Amino acid sequence: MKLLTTLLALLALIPAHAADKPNIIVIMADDLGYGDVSCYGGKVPTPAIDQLAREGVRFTSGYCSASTCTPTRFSLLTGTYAFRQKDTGIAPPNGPAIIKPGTETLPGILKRAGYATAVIGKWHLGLGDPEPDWNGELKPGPLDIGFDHCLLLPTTNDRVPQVFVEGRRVKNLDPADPIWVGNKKPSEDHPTGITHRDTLKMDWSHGHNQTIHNGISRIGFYTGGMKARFRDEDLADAWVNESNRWIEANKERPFFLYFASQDIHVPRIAHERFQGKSGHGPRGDCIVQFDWSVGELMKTLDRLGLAEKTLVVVCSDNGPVLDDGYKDEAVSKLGDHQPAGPFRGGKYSVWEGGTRTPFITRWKGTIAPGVSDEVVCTVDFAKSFGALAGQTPVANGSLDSLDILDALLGKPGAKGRDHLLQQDNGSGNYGLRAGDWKLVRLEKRGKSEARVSKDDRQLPAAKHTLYKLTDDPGERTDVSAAHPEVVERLSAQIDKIVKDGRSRVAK
Ligand code: NG6
Ligand code: CA
Repeated sequence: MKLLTTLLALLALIPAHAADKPNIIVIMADDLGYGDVSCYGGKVPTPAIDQLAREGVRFTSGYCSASTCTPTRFSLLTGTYAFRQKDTGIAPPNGPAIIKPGTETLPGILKRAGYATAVIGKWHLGLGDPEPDWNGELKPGPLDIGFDHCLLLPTTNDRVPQVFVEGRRVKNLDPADPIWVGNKKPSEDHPTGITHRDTLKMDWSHGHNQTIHNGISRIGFYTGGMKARFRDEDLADAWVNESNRWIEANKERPFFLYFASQDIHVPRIAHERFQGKSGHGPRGDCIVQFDWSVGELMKTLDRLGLAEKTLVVVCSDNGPVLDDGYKDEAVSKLGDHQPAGPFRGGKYSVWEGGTRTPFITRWKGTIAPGVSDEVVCTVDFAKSFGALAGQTPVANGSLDSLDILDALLGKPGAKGRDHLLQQDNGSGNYGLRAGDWKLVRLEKRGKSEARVSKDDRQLPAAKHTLYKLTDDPGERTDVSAAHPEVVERLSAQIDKIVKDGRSRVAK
């Protein structure tokens, strides 16, 4: 009887209409390029993702909002372009929480609609204030901005520390062996990728030569927390197992799962069972592993009878990169695989390759299978999925998130975005896609211009260059001289979007 009363009390907390809402799973890959999966022309077979594409909508103009991780994830969760807030570039190991409690967020919006909400996988949006307390409460964090469960890789797999965060604590931390994280060598004899280079199982090529864990040197220094440390090889299994457990536990409620795999970010260390399986070295093996993860989640939905009640999205946080700091044969074993597909640039750039990525939606029985050329972006999830759940973001939140739900569901005639502002890690460079036009504004040169192919070394001298994507998807022929009025119009549009502080009209 007591159990029944508790159950009824719990049910009463869920709004009555919540039961009809579909579950939402956003599966975000890390550094996966447009051409990295086989249904987009990739040479590494990705059967699970291809099946999803056959059963749903495969977008040819699906974007993330930035060409590095932190700003894309910031805008995915807040619905606001990252350049609007300071310090939203690649977060360092001891970076504070950059989404402040009280900010309107996608999980917060869905929670209002009665959803159970979880993030499982890579976070990389900082923890704590003014910095993470690795041995205490990691607050604020996901639980303070709308998630009710989390199992996290706190920053990136190449940044220290290699531990899981569950809820607000480092998982399996032995208080007798506290974690210390810092920017300086903790002692003269602390082994690093420089002093102990010959012991490494994967050598570094640039950066990544500080504390060694699991035979791989990383960005940053740390000591302690030995029992809490993970093996890189086990990450994919950890995310999948935890997701399966959480989905099963929440199957009676509408749920939102943000599944954020670290695949295929460096160091690319797949589980032993995937090593050597792609023929394209560790980078390809991690694509195989990511595809396996997607397949496992889909099996869980099938087993629980949830495939027709669940909208699934597969996307990526930025475009591809080959050598991102480790000697892992990404270049030598590339063969004729084209990580960015037909597009120019990749991770760190504002060329199409930086933000145009694989993007698939599937909702069995609701979404009619097909291919869509509509422009859709991860920044739109807050408003669009909010609409799906019967919620509207607050007027002063989710400032760039548009309701393009019908386009995301592949409805015939439904329009996606008419423009999208693409950013890099926050250097001030932008790309504006507007219809078939693309204006590239390069304010700053240097790191943000990283390249995937040799051609990308030839950067335009002019601040603004213009491309007609229908004729020239690879952004090779600058047509600005022939269309000065378009350059002027689009340049003014970039300025306005930045200056206005929002691009969503408040309703
Ligand atoms: C860069 C790292 C790169 C990667 C990136 C973040 C060096 C030399 N390069 O600074 O390896 O970690 O940051 O990637 O350290 S992201 O996908 O999380 O944005
Ligand atoms: Ca990334």
